[in-house]
Formats: sequence, structure tokens, C-alpha cells
Amino acid sequence: MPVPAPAATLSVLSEEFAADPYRHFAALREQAPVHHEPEIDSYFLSRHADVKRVLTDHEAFTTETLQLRAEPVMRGRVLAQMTGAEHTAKRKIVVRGFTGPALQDQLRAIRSNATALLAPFLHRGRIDLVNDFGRPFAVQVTLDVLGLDKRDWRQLAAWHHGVAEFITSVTLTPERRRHCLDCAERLEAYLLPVIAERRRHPREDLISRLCAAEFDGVAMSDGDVTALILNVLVAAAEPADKTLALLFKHLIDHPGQLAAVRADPGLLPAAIAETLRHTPPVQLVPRRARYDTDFGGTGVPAGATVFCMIGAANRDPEAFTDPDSFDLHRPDLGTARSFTAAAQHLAFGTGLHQCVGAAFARAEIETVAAMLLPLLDEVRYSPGFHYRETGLYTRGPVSLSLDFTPGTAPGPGGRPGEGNPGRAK
Ligand code: 2IO
Repeated sequence: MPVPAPAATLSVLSEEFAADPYRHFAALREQAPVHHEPEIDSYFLSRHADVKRVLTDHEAFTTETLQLRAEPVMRGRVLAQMTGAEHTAKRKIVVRGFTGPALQDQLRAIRSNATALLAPFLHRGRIDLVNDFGRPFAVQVTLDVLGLDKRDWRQLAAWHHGVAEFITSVTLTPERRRHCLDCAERLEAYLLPVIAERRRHPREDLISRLCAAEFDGVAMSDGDVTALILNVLVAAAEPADKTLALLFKHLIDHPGQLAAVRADPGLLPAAIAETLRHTPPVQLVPRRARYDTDFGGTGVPAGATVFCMIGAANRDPEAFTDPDSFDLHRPDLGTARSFTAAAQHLAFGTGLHQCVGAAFARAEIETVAAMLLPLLDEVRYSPGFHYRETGLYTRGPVSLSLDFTPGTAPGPGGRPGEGNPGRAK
């Protein structure tokens, strides 16, 4: 009788896998690159080449999976579900909302939100980079971009959490499902009067742009606008705090690289790109196979749900040398293209539906990290801190409690005239 390979038969839905997926990626890539999960009748692809193929062959692999995974809580179709001329036009509207003059305004919002959130912690010498800072920061910046009232941020964050849970759950109990749908309905009810108001009195925010934009000479309906607002809310808020915390975790774990980034903040984009490669906050991207498809000897049937495993693909030795080590200086990182469609890592996906917010994400994380580095002098884990990550679909630290020496003036990372945000003596 053949002895089954233990690692390859490990369920990706198991607690053992959830505790540390990275330990199991090599076995999956080598022994079960097309891993079928019977409980959810889905196929998990772990090789870089296979993931890239699925994300770039738009004819054979569709985004129809989002009809079930996202539409119920998005109250309509998100960008990734669209195709052809509609996709091109609406994607362009969103891109314009995140580049050029809009991005300049957003950078100001990023700095002022960060300054206000950091102020109470700077003199304490201790901050939880996830719960004290990253989560509220990610939500507040997104509300500024959209043009929503930040005074409502706690309520909006709670509803957003329910919506994100729906999208990023691989299994959901009927009770949780009801809760998530309830959050989505409340968010929609909150947004509709805002949309009506922005149609009458447009401002410089993304909601106003979405309201004013026309497709085929026709303005988008309230439902279309609502779905795109929720699309941006989830996609911008959900991965940001994770990326920021993971960046600091990697730098603290590699003091030489932390020192290099402090000395030359020009290395931050490389550190962010390597963080995204090594520990992508979005670990799964779903697609539907249109045809029976063969992946190097293993078949996937027409109609199958396929999950691209971004974390596993980003650690494929066929794509990166010594893939499990964190090295912002790695020659195969390609920092300059890491935030573009030509990226070698797949943290932003690839192909037509590649993350529309990649450049914004880079600017956001780079700006806030450049602010944090000079403020958090001698940054280290708080005594007794135990590092833990959760999440199968989106994954990140539960918390990141850091101690630092308070009250250092902005170093090379600070921008001229920016001063020292919230410095307390
Ligand atoms: C929002 C999963 C956090 C997207 C999604 C329904 C569509 C799309 C993604 C990312 C990240 C979120 N999918 N963003 O994976 O817009």
C-alpha cells in the first residue's frame, strides 16, 4: 500500500495549517501543487507559475466566484467582477481617484491621521502597532479618501469588519453570515444619503468622483456607486494595518536591515516590497475555471473554484532565490516594478485585475513608516510580548506591542518643514 505523504494531505482548513501556513507551503508546492479541499470543493494552487497562469488567463479563469464571495455584502458588483469596456472605464475612474492631485491630498490626510493617532503614545514609549495605531489609521485614511465622516469611524469600522469577514472567510456559520449581511445592509443605509448629498453638492473626494463619472454617457446608479465605495473601503482598510505591522516585525527581526532603512529611508520601498513578497496580507485570490484544465498532470474540472495561494507562490524557489529569507536587498526583488503590473511577487495579484490601489498602498505605508522610524527610537518588542498571526484569506499579526525610547526628533526620514508630530517631552 502506498504511504500517503503526511504534509501534502494536511488540510488547509486545519488548525495546524492556520497556526503557520508558511511551514507547509514547500510540501504543498512539491507534493500537492493542485490541492483539493473536499469540505469546500475547492482547489488550492501553490506554485508561482500556476498562480500566475490563472491570474493572467482571463478567458479560462473568471472572477465569477465573487458573485457568491463578495456581491451579497458589496450590494453590487466590485471592479474585479467587471470585464471589457465597463471594467476599463470604471477602473480608470478609481485610478484617477488615487493618483496625481488626488494622491497629493491623500498624502496630507495620511500624515495628519498618523500624527493625531500617534500623539498619545509617543511619551509612553509603548504602542501596539496593530490595535493602537494601524487599524484606526487604515480606516481613517480610507474614510478621508472616500469623503466619509471620520467622527463615525468606530461605527463604520465595525460594519466594515463584518463585510470583510464575509469576503475573507473560507467557511462561515449561518449566524456569522447573518451578522455580516446585517453589517452590509447598515453600511448601505448609511451610504445612500451621503451619495444623494454628493450628487447635489460634489466635493473633492472619491464618492463625489464616482457620483459624477459617466459610463456610456450614463451616470452610475446608487447601487453601482455603493458597491464601489464598499470595494474601496474593504480593499484599502483591510490589508494596510497588516502590511505596516509585518514591515516593522521583519525590520525588528533583522536589526541590520532596520539600521540600513534608518540610515537610508530610500530603502523603504524595497523593505515594503519584500514584506509583501515574504508575508502577503492577502493570501488567497479566488477564480472559477471555465474549462477542464491541466496543471502539470493534475486536472481541475470546468466550473471548479480555484484559490491562488499568494503566500506559497511568493516563496516558490522557482521564482525567488532563498525564498524563505527576508532580504530587502535581494537582487531578484525588482523593487522598481514591485508596485506595478510587472511585479515578480504576486501580493497585488497580477493581470487585468491587479490591485488598483498598489501605488496608493506603497505611498501610504512608505509615508507612515518614514514618520514612525525616527519617532520609535530603539524600537523592540515589549517584554513578554508573544507574536501571533491569524487568518487564512487575509493574514496578519493579532497585535504588535512595541517599546521604544520616546522623544527623538525626525531623522533622515522626516520631510522638511514637517516638524515632529505630536512630540511629547
Ligand atoms: C474586495 C480581499 C481585502 C479587492 C474584494 C471583493 C475584491 C478584491 C482582493 C483585495 C483585498 C481584499 N479582492 N481587494 O483580494 O478589491
